[in-house]
Amino acid sequence: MSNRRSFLRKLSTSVAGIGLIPFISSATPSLKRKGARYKKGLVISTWNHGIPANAAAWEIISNGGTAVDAAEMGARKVEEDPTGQSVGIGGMPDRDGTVTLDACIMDSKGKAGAVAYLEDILHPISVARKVMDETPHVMLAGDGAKRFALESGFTTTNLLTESSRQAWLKWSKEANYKPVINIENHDTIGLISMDKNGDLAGSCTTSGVAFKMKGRVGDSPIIGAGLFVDNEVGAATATGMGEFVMRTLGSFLIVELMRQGATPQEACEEGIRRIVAGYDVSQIQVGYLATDTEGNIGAYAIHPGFNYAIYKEGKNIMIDSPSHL
Ligand code: SD4
Repeated sequence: MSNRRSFLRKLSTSVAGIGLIPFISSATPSLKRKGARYKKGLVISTWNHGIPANAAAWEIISNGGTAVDAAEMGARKVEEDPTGQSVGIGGMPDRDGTVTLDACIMDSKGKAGAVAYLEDILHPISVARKVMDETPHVMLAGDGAKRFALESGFTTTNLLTESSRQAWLKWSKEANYKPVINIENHDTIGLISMDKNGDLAGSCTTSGVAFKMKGRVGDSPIIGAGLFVDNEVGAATATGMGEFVMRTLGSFLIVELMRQGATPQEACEEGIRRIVAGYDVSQIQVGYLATDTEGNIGAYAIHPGFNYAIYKEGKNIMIDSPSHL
């Protein structure tokens, strides 16, 4: 009992300032949000490519499709665009010049699939979906993920475009290993969809940090870090320097705070505060995006510059996120 009391005291201290203490001190493991589910359909996703991603996802939802199909389709739209240098084909390679991709997907039933360090496959999000739907596992990595993709009918594609190769060649001249994601050089897509049944799903897909160490995997394919969906509560996704999202298990944290009564906005702000409180963030950008089951949306970043797209009530628009600094 005294352990529980001191746990609650610590938790209350860490969220002091955002008005959560009354919710948290009465928290029980079975807490669920009680508001009415939003059933008109909703898609939110990170960065400017969120507009085409949302449109692709909305096409599914408006035709009565499921949130998980929408989440996959939205992510595919960005993966197949060779002009984006942070996702799919055209993504920046690692420091050896190889493009390696990370992705994950979650559905409304709590199922999850992920691939990490996947090479030569155009749609890692669809491989992640197959891991979720057709294997007893959550994540496949590297050669195993590629072999599974090929055995599932995917074909190989050269993911290194000429402009990303040129950028890598330019970087290789100095090969200055500084894997920071600052205000300019990032654009992972994290997408959350809610269908007309009110069910939630999400996807997250990236080529990760430009010129990363061989084998480096970020937060984006890690369930609870780059993405988390709980159909009873809400969903959250992350973009930015994955190491900081992984160290704080940001998306899971945000969903759990919403479960305890935080609004999506309060929860995203607390997720960012956990990072800012523990680390030097002068060179580090992280942005969070979340919704609850009522269709309330929250977003917050460390630095200014993070934006996201919302498809709601027939409009697909960009919004600038507030930030800590
Ligand atoms: C990573 N979180 O690999 C990804 C990168 C990213 O916007 O989000 N860029 O760390």
